Amino acid sequence: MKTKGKGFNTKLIHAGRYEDMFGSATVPIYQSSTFAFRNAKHGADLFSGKEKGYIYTRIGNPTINALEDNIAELENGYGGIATSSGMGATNTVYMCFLEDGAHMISTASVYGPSRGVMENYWSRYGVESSYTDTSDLRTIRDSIRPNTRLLYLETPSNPTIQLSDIKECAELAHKHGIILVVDNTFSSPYLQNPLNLGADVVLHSVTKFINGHADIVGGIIVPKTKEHYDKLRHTMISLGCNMDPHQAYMVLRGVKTLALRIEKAEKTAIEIAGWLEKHPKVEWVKYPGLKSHPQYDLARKQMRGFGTMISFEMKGGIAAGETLMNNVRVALLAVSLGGVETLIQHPASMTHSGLPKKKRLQAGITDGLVRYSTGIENAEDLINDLKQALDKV
Ligand code: LCS
Repeated sequence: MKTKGKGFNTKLIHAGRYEDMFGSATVPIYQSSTFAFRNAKHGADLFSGKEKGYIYTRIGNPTINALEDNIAELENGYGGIATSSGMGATNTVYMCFLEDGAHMISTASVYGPSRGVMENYWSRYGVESSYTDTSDLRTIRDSIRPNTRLLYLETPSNPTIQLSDIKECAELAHKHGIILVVDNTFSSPYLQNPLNLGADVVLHSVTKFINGHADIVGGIIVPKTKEHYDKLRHTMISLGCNMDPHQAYMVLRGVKTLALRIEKAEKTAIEIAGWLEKHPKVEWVKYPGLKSHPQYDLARKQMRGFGTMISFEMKGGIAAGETLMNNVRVALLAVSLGGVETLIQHPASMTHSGLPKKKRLQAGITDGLVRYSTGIENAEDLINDLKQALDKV
C-alpha cells in the first residue's frame, strides 16, 4: 500500500504490504529459495534487469522485500536491504565503502563487536580506523585523514547512552567527501530519522526495537540514494548475509506495534531513571530524558522522545552491580535490548567484554556500569523489583 504522507502508525501497519491473489491481510511467508521462470527469455530478462521479479532468495524475496519497503518508508530512504543480523548490516556497510588503505572514524563506545570486527578482521585487509568521542565535533575533525571514507556513528551509543549531533556530523563529513552512516538501533525510526538530518545511510539491528519480541535476530540497511542502494545490495548479495523469509515475516509482525511499545516503555523508563537518580546506592544515571544528561538539549532537538535505555553506575562498582543483577526477579539478566521484556546486563563483562580494558574505559564503559532496557511490564512492578534488589546491595 502507498503510505507516503500518511502518519507513522499507518506506515507501521501498511507500508510494504501488497495485494496478493487471496487478499491476505498480512504478507505471507514465501519460504522458497528459488522462483521458476515462465520460459528462458523470462529468466534472462530477470537477470539482465529488463523485467522485475524474483530469481533466488539471497537476491530478493517477496516477504523480505515487504519488510525492506516498510522500514525504508519509516526511515525515509530510497530502499531497504535486510540482513541476517545487525552485524551482517554493519559488515555489509564496511565491505561496501572501505577498501585497502581506507580509513573510518567511529564512536568510541559503539556496540563492542562493531568495533571488534573492524580492529580484529578488517584491519587485516588494510582498513584503518579511529574511535573517538563523536559527541565532540572537534575530536572528529582532528581524526579526519585524507583517506577517511566513512564516519560511522552510533547515537545514542551502546551502552554509554551518549548522543552525537547527526546534523553537524553530516555537514562536517560532507565537507570532506565522507559518507555518514548512523546505527539507529537505540532509537528506532520512531524516535529518530538520521536520513532526515543529513546522514547518507542508516542501519539497524532489527533484533531490538523494530522486531521487539526477543524471538529473532536480524538487520537492515537503508540508504538515502539509489547509487548507495545498488552498491550496498550488491555487496550484501555477494557477502551472502541475506535475511530469511520467516525472519522477515516475524519482523513485519513485530514492527506493527513499534510506536505502542516504545510509548509505553518510555513512560516507565522516564520514571525509573528519575527514581534511580535519587537512590542513595546509585552513583550516576545516564538517560537522555534527565536534565542531568550532558546532551539533554540535543536529545530534545534530534529525537522525538528519550527512549527506553538507561545506564547507571552503582556505588561500590562491579560487586554492587553483581548483587543487583543477581537479585532482580522481574527484569531478565540477559543481553540484547529493545524488547517487550525488561533486560539488565553488565557491559564490561558481557556485551563489551571483547574490548581491552584500556579501550573500554576510554570509551566510558566503566567497571560498574549496568545497562537497563525497559520493557512494557507494569512500571510499579519494575520499580519494586529494582528496589528489593538494591536493598540487598
Ligand atoms: N548495533 C547495535 C547498536 C547493537 O546494540 C547491536 C547488538 C548490533 C548493532 C548488532 O546486532 P545483531 O547482530 O546482534 O542483530 N547489540 C546487542 C547488545 O547490546 N546485547 O546483545 C546484542
